[in-house]
Amino acid sequence: MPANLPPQYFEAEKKYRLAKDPEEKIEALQLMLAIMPKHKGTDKLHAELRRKIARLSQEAEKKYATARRAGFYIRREGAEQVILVGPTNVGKSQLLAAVTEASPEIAAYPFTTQTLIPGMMGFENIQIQLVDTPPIGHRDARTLLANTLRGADLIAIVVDLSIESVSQVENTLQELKEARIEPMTDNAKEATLGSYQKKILLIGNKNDLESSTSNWKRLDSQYGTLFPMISVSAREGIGLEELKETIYQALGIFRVYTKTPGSKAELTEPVILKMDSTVKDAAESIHKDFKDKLKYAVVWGSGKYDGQRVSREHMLQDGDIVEFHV
Ligand SMILES: Nc1nc2c(ncn2[C@@H]2O[C@H](COP(=O)(O)OP(=O)(O)O)[C@@H](O)[C@H]2O)c(=O)[nH]1
Ligand SMILES: [Mg+2]
Repeated sequence: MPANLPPQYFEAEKKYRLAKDPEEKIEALQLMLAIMPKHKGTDKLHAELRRKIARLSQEAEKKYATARRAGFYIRREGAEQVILVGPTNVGKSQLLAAVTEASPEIAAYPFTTQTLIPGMMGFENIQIQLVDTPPIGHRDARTLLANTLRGADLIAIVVDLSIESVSQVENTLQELKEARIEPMTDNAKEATLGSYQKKILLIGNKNDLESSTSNWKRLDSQYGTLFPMISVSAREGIGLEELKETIYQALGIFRVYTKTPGSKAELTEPVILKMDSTVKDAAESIHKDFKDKLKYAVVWGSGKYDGQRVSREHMLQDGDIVEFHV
């Protein structure tokens, strides 16, 4: 056992020992992992915790399958994963149905969605996975929701604009906080030990209804400087194209296209990169070892002129075409 583990680690370990079901155990193990300093001395322990989590995940999955609670784990598909979260009845399921091929149950009574339901949203030439979730405050679904949210690339908080909306956001942020998730904002501060920082998008739904305008205004004055926001009507199909664009922007990603010397770029198959990525990052995203072999690249788009030779550190931009030279 490495000697320099912080006291919080042992608290989490105690939680692990006292945990009654696989979900609680996974929760405690993830906390231990997050708290543990990462260096050579902790490599073994790190691997051991990961193995335990994998084994418990299988156990949990089996348990849920038996209980016919499908959808405990959502396989990641597409470029990025966006989780829709919020109170009951705000239109999360309607929204998923409106922008993806999925057909979740939509109903005027609360607590219809009991599991995670994924759908693929096409935006231009990429596919983004959206996941519909049980409403916050749903006791049985808490751990399920917390684990899902921690894996998200973007958390989209959905609220109902036809009723007072600020408290809906507050309640959802509180739920996130209990799952140890902190909003990642522009005035970035250090993440609290053992917490997860996530990008947040606010979606105000039902903007076809009365009083949605005044609720939207209040929401905007409260959160407009903190989070990207968009107002839509999932049912009436208002603002859905802007929503796709807003999600793409909020994800903080961009697309480049690669080509080999002497051939044309495949413009239907973008490489998805995080903001501020370089030629080296693009190479690495294609193959882990490729970046070491890379000598330079030729770029169409962000260079001073098309076909310019650039270094490995060159910052790429949306739509660039990159030709790697090794
Ligand atoms: N007027 C209006 N009603 C909506 C809209 N979106 C959803 N609804 C209604 O709100 C209710 C709850 O929708 P649902 O998607 O099941 O909410 P969820 O609990 O958040 O998944 C249903 O009766 C929907 O028809 C919208 O944009 N406008
Ligand atoms: Mg629902």
